[in-house]
Amino acid sequence: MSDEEDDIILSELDDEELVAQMFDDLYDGLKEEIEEGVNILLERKWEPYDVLTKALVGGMTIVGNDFRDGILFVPEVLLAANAMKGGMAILKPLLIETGAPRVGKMVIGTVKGDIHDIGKNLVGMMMEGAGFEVIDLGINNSVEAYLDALAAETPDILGMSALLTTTMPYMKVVIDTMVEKGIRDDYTVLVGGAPLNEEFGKAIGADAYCRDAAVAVETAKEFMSRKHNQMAAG
Ligand code: B1M
Repeated sequence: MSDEEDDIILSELDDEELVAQMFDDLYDGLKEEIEEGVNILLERKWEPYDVLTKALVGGMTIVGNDFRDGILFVPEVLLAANAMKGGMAILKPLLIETGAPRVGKMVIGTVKGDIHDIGKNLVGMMMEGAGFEVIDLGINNSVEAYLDALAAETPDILGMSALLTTTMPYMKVVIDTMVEKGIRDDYTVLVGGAPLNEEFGKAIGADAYCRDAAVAVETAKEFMSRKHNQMAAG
């Protein structure tokens, strides 16, 4: 860290300067500074969701671009991810409503061969915040791991995340296996991750592709209300 950076007192910056500084701190993987920045924005009455999307996800987008362009490498990106997780840990309880009636249940995990989990964690947090019970299977999930969890947890929704173009086809392997076993229609399957799109979601037989965590929540709620209407009609 340079002397100049040493001198910066985060709480003395205005909101715009602070967010810009948090982008820099996330880029530099400075977890404590990110945690401090998150706490300051919350003290300034920022909504937790705005802190998440504007300060943390915004900063991670810059990291992602420089990773893509070969300016940053895996060790630096890991530090940035670690700093982001520090900020997310503070926001998590604030995004999760207490005592809300359970809207539904979701099992979510990142697919086999893929260790990216920040987006998945964010989706899980937002779903919990919206009143869903979330069973998080973590990363690198095989078909068997998903199927075992479906059998054990009987969720309404299966969520799958993939961040690599090489791992996203594995979602189709999971869905095809569900079809083979005759259980596909027992669940709503939602998929997401940066390299996916709507077309891909349709092509692999998912119920919907979710662009981000907020869309995942909206889509999950929509499918739950359809399910309730069907049950009421039947
Ligand atoms: Co990785 N990585 N990475 N990486 N990494 C990407 C994905 C990449 C796009 C970077 C780049 O080149 N620009 C690139 C993939 C290129 C491609 O496939 N075409 C890439 C690569 C190449 C790799 C490695 C192969 C690098 C290497 O080793 N040479 C390697 C792969 C390891 C593996 O998985 N086997 C690797 C490793 C890593 C780290 C470990 C260093 C780290 C992960 C740390 C962690 O997750 N714990 C990492 C990171 C951090 C990234 C970037 C920079 C950021 C990802 C992220 O967390 N974004 C990423 C670049 C990028 O995406 N711009 C990159 C923030 C997060 C909030 O967004 O995950 O998109 P996202 O989630 C969103 C939505 O997509 C959606 O909602 C979320 C919230 O709004 N969503 C869902 C996600 N999952 C969902 C599930 C749902 C619904 C919505 O279910 C219902």
